[in-house]
Formats: sequence, structure tokens, C-alpha cells
Amino acid sequence: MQAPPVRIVHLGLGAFHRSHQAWFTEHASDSAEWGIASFTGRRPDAALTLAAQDGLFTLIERGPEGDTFEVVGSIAEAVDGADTDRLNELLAAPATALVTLTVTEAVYEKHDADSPLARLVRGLAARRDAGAGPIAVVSCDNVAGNGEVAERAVLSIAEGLDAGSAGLADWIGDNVSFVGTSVDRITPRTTPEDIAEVAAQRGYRDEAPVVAEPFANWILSGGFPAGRPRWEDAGAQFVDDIEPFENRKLWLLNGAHSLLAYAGQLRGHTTVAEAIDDAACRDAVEAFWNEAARHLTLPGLGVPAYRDALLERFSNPRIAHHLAQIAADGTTKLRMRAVPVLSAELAEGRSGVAAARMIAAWIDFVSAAVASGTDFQDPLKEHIVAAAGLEGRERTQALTELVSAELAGDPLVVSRIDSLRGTLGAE
Ligand code: CS2
Repeated sequence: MQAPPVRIVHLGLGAFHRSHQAWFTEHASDSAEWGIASFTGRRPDAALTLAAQDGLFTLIERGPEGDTFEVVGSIAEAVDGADTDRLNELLAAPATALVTLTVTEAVYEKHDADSPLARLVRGLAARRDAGAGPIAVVSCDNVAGNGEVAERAVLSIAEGLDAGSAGLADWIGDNVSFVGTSVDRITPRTTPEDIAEVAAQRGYRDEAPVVAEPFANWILSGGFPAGRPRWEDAGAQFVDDIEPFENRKLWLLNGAHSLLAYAGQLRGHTTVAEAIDDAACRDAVEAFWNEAARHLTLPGLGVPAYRDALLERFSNPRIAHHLAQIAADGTTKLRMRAVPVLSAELAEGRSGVAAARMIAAWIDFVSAAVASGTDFQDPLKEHIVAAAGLEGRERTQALTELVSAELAGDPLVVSRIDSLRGTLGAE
């Protein structure tokens, strides 16, 4: 198979990038013209493994009835993220038309000199210096307003660099289009059994297959000054206003995921399918959806059908989507998944009890993790550990503060969250 020429640079070579953006690009009718150079973020070994198989990998589409297999060839190059020379070279090439990002939610908040966003900014400086023209940056992270959030982060890093490289922020303002997107495809971590299954079913050894559900969705909003693949051929939708679609996805899918991650693990479950099968968890999810749905009013969002589809997707018994994976980075995720719904409910004079319950479940979850010495991942981990040392309502107050200072400033909200603690634990 001849690799397509690189016209897309991706930062964050992980399973989701491959099941989503790489798959959409593969299924565009002009895919032969659009190769991806994908740079790793946290896992340089992923580049080595994929490079050794020329960027090719098997997508295992795991439906409730069985698996189908497909070799995806859109990743033309898999590169170690530390190779900033190659990144700068590609960004300085006029043929490169877009940069897609899956750098995780937390990276938009914290960007040191080595962060993928700082690398991107230095690459954009190389593009300006080369006179290679405008480009689009397409954020594919589960972040509310991801296009604008990426733009703000990039501009603030560029302003920091401007001391030595005057005018970079202005150049970016004039030449870089920040595209907002809502991305969706459930992609559990690949296991050794998946590698063995590809070998048994397909007769070849793939060290880096990716498992995903059959469903895939991508909604985008913004300009592509240097062109883009015909992703619409694979079902992508282009809209003027992304916000209602983004809220639908972040609140209904991701919100339910976070609720299940904390309540489900407290109740002894390991996967999303197990947790959604537990009436206590499902009732909590439905109650949260009822609150969220009041603020998803754009005609055509099809919320009831979307909810039904989610229940089916979550129940897929053949996908082992681990709650522990979803539980990571709770402070960042709850800020986008629970806080907006709770705030919207409060603004309309209601209690937002179901959204508050999600925060309470997280507080119980991190409290239990700290008490038992179980490791967990969060950008504010040190603060969580300190807050978990407090007792009772003080602990609730301090932990709520890490998710939302505004909510923590409302004593009624803190009391409500506090009274909901322990209500979704083991029976
Ligand atoms: C999940 C998402 O890990 C998480 O936080 O909620 O990765 C989710 O599976 C995807 O957004 C589905 O599209």
C-alpha cells in the first residue's frame, strides 16, 4: 500500500486518534491525497510500534454481535513527539493544510515549554518564517469550546515567545483558523487479547490494533484556509454553531460516563456495561440527563433518540470500557460535564440535584482512593490529597472548590453536595 502524502499533522497519537480522525480520513473519497503525520504525546513507544508497521493498523469494530476488521492506512508517518525538527519541517511545508489535536483536556490548562501546544506554537513560528501560508488547527479533545480554548492557549504561548519572535501572535491571528469540533467514538484501551484475536482471525501479527464501537460521529465548525479531506463522505457534519452539539455530547455522553465512573466503581463495577446495568447507576444517569436535557433546546438535537442510542452503546456487552480509565482527570472533566448543568439548573431556580450527585460521587471516589492509598490521575492530585485529609463538610467544600470555585462559594450548593455524599456507594 502506498502511503498518502502528508498534509495533516496530528499531535497526540493514541487509540482515539486512530479510531476517529484516522478512520474518517481513510473513508474520505479523496483519502489518497491526505496522509497524516502523527506525533506521540505521552507514549513515544507508540510511534516505534506503529512506524515498524509503516503506520498501518487494524481497526477492530466491535459490535454487540461480533467484530469486523479493517486495515487503516491514513497514517503515513508515526513520529516520536520529541522530534520537533520533523514537526517544524512539516509545519513549514505549504502542503500541510491542517493540524489536528488530541492532547487531553488537562493540557489546555497547563502548558509548559515541552507541552504539545508549546511545540505547536514553535512549529507555527517555523511556518510563518517559511512563508508557507495559512493553516487550520482542529481540536479533537472533549473540551467545551475546544476551538476557542485552543486558540487562547496558542495565542498566550505565542505572546510569551514574542519577546524573541515579535509578531508571532499577530501572524497566528491572521493566518490560523481554529476549528471547533465535537468528537465521538468509544475506544477502550487495546488488550493483549485483541492482538491475539487479530492474529487468529486475520492471519497476521499487528502489534497495535485499535478497538472501537461501530458508532462514529464528528461535528465541525470553522474555516479550512488550506483545504481539508472530504470527511463528510464518512459522515462528518459541518455546522455554523457547534455549541449545542458539543453540549449534547459532553453532557449526555461524557457526563453519564463520569457519573458511572465514580458511582459505578464505588458500587464495585469495572466497566461501563456493568455499571449501566445497575439500576441505581442507571437511575442516576437518567436523572442527570433529565436535568441536562432542559438546556439542550435547539430543535433537531433529537435528545430522546440520542439518549436511547447512548443506553444501547453503553450496554454493548462486548466492549470492556474500563471505568478506571474514564475516572482520570476528574477535576478537569467535571468542570465541563457536571458544572455547566448544575449552574444552568441553579440559574433557573432549580436544585440541580442530579448534577450535584455527580460531584458528590467524585468526592466519595477520590476520598476512598486517598484513604486506601490507591493511585489515581488528576492534574490537581496534590490538592485533592490535601483536601481529602479534612473532615465532613469541610472536605466537601475543599474538594468542590477544586472543581468550581463559583459553586464552592455558594453554601447551599456545598450543603446539597455534602448531603448527597454516600448515597451512591455500595449497598
Ligand atoms: C470518556 C471519553 O474517558 C472519558 O472521559 O468519557 O473518552 C469517551 O469515551 C469519548 O468521548 C467517546 O466519544
